[in-house]
Amino acid sequence: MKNDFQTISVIGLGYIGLPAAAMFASRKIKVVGVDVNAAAVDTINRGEIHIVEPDLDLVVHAAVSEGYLRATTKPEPAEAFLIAVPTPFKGENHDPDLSYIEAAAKAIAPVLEAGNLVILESTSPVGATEALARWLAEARPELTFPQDAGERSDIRIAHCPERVLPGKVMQELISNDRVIGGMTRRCSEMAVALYKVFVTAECVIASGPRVAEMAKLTENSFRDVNIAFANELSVICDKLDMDVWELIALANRHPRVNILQPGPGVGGHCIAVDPWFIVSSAPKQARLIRAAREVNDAKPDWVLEKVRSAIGAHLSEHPSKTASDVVLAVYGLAFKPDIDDLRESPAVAIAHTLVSQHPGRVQVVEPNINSLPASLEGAELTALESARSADIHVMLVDHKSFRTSERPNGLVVDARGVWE
Ligand code: SAJ
Repeated sequence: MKNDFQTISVIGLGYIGLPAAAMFASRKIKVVGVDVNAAAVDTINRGEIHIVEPDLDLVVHAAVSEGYLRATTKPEPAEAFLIAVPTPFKGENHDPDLSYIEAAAKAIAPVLEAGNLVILESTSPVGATEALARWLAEARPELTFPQDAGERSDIRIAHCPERVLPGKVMQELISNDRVIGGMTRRCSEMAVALYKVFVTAECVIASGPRVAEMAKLTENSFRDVNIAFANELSVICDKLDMDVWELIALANRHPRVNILQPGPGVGGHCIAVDPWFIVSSAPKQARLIRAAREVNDAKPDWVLEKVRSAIGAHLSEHPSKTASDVVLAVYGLAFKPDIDDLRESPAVAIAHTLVSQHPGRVQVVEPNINSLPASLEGAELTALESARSADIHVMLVDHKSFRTSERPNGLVVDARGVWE
């Protein structure tokens, strides 16, 4: 397919937007990246990055120095706009917060021109793309939009959810299939032409944006339900005095069984959030999806209970000691193995509760960071070897260097099956 895009604008230069911007720029298309964070904009314009993702630094550096990528805080005209802003949830009901999408719509509306394509990449609740189209139409009444003008619209709009795995973004951007949900057939075709600039896998056209939105939510909910199943098994196995990792490995020998791994809870910005968008739009029907969220969200408290029991057991074995003499070692803070991203990490939440409630020393082993986050003030960032003499060892993240480490002496609470 011929590619006619000369200038692409990416709104939101975070974990998804910046890699996408860099990828288009690496194919020698002029990319204008827009972000409200002026510090991030300055960093990118120096050819550096403000997030951690393998290989992204090299691609951004090359794109900026060759003049294909530039960042700014104010939108400029372009042929295609790609919106990659956060979609968190808000309140006790976990209702989706579309305010970032609305702000992005209002920011690009003044520079839109007939013939432009607007793509929503942010993971979104069903109906968000149509809401985006309405916000754009309200701001630019002299232009026509697909919800009113159909195939003849001045502006084309599509939802193309991002599906890349943090840590493998630069590879998966190219090699993962894309789901393209245009508001009309022409919207979809224009979006396919855009992604074909770098995607080597298939760009599959969905029947519309709503099913594309739901497909993305379904992918992450599927993973959440599978992990919840593993987490529930871990609690059952504990009660039945069985090794859950052995159990899952045995069951997975069946050709049609593929259970994921239990852990201290589900973290990150996607799997623990997106299922709530389904629950919020169909609260009575989404019973299993809600239960999975609740099972996974309850896991950190279960791990903390195990640590409290271990402290109790240690004190009964050493009657001369008090709780303030007991040294805890916590292994791992990141939200998953071999990354340095601590955001929305159940390991950080567990460590935080231990630091605030345990009167004794808390050592934290996290090889991927140089200093502890403020929420863990009072804990000690410790090297793996130096933590071996602690009394109780709490394994939370199975980083590579932990997997090859020997089980320490002392009591172990192992949420990842590293030393089992
Ligand atoms: N986890 C387990 N057990 C497992 C696998 C994961 O407890 O067996 C935990 C991890 O430790 C972590 C959480 O789940 O705390 C999420 O990690 P993850 O690797 O499952 O997923 P994310 O959040 O890094 O990325 C997911 C991916 N979605 C799917 O694999 C279906 C990715 O492809 C999406 O693009 C991303 O969400 C997103 O942005 O939506």
